[in-house]
Amino acid sequence: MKACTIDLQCENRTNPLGLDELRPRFSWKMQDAREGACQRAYRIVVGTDADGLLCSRGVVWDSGVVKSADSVLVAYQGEALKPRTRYYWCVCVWDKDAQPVDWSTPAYWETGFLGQSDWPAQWIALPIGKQGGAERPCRYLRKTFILDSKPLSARLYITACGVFEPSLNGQRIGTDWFTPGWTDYSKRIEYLTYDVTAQLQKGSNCLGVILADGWYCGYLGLRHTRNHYGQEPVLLAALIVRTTDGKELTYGSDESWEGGTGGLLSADLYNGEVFDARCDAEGWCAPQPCPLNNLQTVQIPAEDLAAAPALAGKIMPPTRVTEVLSVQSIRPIADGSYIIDFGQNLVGVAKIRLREDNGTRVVLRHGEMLEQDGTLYTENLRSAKCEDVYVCNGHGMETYTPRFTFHGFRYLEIRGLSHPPQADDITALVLHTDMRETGSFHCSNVLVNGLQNAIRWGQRGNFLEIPTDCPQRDERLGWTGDAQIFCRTSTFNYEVSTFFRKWLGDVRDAQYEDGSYPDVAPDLLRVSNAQLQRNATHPHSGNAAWAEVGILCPWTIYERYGDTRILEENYPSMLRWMDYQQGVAPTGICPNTAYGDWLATDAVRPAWGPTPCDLIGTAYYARSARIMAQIAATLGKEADRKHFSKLHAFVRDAFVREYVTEGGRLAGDTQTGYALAIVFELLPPERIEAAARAFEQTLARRNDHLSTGFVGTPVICPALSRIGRDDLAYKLLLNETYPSWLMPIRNGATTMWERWDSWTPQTGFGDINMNSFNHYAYGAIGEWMYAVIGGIDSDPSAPGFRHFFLAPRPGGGITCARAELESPYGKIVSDWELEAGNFIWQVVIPPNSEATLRLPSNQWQTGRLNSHDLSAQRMAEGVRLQAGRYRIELTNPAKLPIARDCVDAL
Ligand code: RAM
Repeated sequence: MKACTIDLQCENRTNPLGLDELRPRFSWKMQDAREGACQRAYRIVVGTDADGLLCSRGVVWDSGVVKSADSVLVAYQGEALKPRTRYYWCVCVWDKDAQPVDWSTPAYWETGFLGQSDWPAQWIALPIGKQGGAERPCRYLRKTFILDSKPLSARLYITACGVFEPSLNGQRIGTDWFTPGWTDYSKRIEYLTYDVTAQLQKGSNCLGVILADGWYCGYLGLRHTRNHYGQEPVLLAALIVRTTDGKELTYGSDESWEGGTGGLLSADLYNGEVFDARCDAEGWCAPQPCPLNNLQTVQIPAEDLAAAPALAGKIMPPTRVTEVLSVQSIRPIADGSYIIDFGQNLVGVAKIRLREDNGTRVVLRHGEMLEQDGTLYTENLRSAKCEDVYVCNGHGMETYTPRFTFHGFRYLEIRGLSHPPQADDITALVLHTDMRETGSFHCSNVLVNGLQNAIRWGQRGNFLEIPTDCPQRDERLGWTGDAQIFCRTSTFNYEVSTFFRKWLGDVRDAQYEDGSYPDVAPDLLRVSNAQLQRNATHPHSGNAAWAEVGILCPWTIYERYGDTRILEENYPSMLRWMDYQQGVAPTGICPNTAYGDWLATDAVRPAWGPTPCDLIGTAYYARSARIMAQIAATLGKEADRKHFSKLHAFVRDAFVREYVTEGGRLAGDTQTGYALAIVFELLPPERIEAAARAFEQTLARRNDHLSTGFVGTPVICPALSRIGRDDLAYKLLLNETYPSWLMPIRNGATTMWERWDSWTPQTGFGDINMNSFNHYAYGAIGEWMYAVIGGIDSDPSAPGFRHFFLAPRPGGGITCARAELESPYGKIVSDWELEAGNFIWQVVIPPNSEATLRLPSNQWQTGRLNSHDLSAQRMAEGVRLQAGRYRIELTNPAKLPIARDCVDAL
């Protein structure tokens, strides 16, 4: 096959609209199956005319031939970009023989308002049911207008404080849900851009928008309150039409819009929806007299919303339906309701089709688990009602899909039907941020595959606009610790660079005046405390392992995606945090902070566990200082690098002085303490051995079971691997008794649970005050599974997988594993099996990247790489390989005795 350039991306997205990036970055991949395929040079051309790119027509930037292997996030350097303009771009690369590969097919992006605040539109509101009780109807807003001809092109720029669903001439625009998403609306609001050319017609048109409370003024947070950001939802929309005779017509939201109510009597993220089909104003979005109830003209809200917050084009994919699940079973319950099982704990809504009499009220309730008697378990939802109600109009077959709510559920309870539901009439729509799936992991152990599935679903359900702790109860907040802990694993499963880039903006927006990073972002806890005029019981910022998200998360994204801008963008905020840390910990020892090793099983207090909180804080402080030194080096800030290197040494010394005995024992003597000290490399070399032995004892004392919480869990297996005890790491991974990863899987879990004892066969359900069955934190074991079992790991010194490691270390009786990762350079594969004592390994290294192979152990005597013999030296040292497909075979002809980790493998 001829080499070519594929997968052209602008700011990590394919042909995005409404980008507000002044210097957007381009990425592409080479498709070149030859061994050693790489890029010697590139040339990018950008212009306003797709056909003119190669003949200098409309060209705004021609990079010229650049002798460089760069193909990931190469920044635009042409003339200033114009707002609301489409730019095409294409790239030509020179291959390993310095031969040009054909020009790529052009890709494009469109600029948004580029930070201009003068939108040709005004914020509008419809003051209906503003006060009201629990039920507050959705607003249906519309504007009719006449076009003399079909337009050349048309774009809708739209956002809201609240959530909206737009339509044109009765047809929904796009497939996005919960737009514009959640930010701190007083600081930054994202907007969406839609190409609506095809939906407009000559003559009368109607643009309609349904507006609901969403995160802006719906119920939110831990105290069952609402209106955190405002009293009522508001809309801002500008439809800009280009006519064939070169005119630009604008229809912005203003007083000429009208609005009213329809079937959606209420819609709330926590509580669910009420839809009364009898009140539905069919055809409300058609260019005809408006059938809406309570019809009135809109109002311009008194506060000038448009002036305050920055409007920014949405940089990550919106939430969409990514999968539709069908019913696995339906069971009648004695009280006349039915329980439907989708076989998978998911986040989304149920879609139902039904035929009932006018006025029949059908209630859908959602739960993650069942009680022993087979009824729905809802206690763990706390105050979130998670209930959708549909009132039939009796006009034959009716279909209902909620629009402005989401639930975390595996089971659906239907109540109110006159006859048993049919499986064909019900589906579950899976909703989350529409990130590209990039990784997969399988191995010979079915339960471990179940765990990987649970981790993946945990990520899907909780990566919904922001990284949430859980998707079902009255919480669903962007807890920074959870995201910090899970971030590395998440990069294996999905493309999350834009997701985190956006959310780190929320983290920065929420940073406290003193420089401390918040517990949650957007910082709803601060907003609701202020609203209730309450002082928090503890500060909701600066807490160890939560606050460090501001340093560690950008670093992970940089390491995995080669995105240097994310470091630049966050650097000033990181410096403020480090200043804060230096202020509160002048001796290097961090004060006690809130969460400790959250939900550790060895807890003496309810949630903290016996690992001293200040030990955790100090370990994280040292870690941050070290990463800061690396970030400063990456950004070429030499003075800062020196400063943070010194700080790192200072904090590490303090850590050792305070928490590590001469004999290598750590304060608290907990698994988490040892694991942190080992993985964060805090121990002096001469004490590592003794600490390792003490660490092993903490496991032995628990019959080789873990006792870690949120902080210790992500590092426990990596720490054991570091001290040469892969065998113990495998033991922990494969334990099927409490506490372990596989106990829930063995008992039917399809997502990660919040607690090791969220449910156990012996004790039943755990503490209902906080018991989620979809909480990704403990899924942080995923990165170890990909890296150690699967064998794929990144190299921070060559970010974005430009160079990476292929280094599986079989164990635990697992006889084969396959890990795949779509990296910024293309697909990486590591696929091995143990066959009659031989290790057979196939790997794929994508074009323009390189990998170092580290062989699983030194127990094999002979090795072959494709058709060549591997020398003993190469086998011992590792093999650096260029792009290509390779087969490695390691054999032991003489069958000599073999060492421990290998025995496990066989
Ligand atoms: C709980 C959340 C979250 C955790 C905090 C400390 O409320 O669910 O997972 O980070 O507490």
